[in-house]
Amino acid sequence: MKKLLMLPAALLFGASVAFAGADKFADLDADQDGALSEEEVATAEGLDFATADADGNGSLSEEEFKAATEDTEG
Ligand SMILES: [Ca+2]
Ligand SMILES: [Ca+2]
Repeated sequence: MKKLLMLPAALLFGASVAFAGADKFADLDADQDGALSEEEVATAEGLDFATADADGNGSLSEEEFKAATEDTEG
């Protein structure tokens, strides 16, 4: 039963780590469909969805996301 207490702590720790660094495509892609919806990027500070969605198809590809965030890391 003690392991059950560890789970929420692990989730909180994981979330804080994810948001400690720069937002990453994989972190934001909550449903992991390989594209970011407007809802998914709502948590990304300073990212304007309409601007980032270069082809205007209503979702951000990893390429569009990287271009919008100018993330040169990784
Ligand atoms: Ca997604
Ligand atoms: Ca797009």
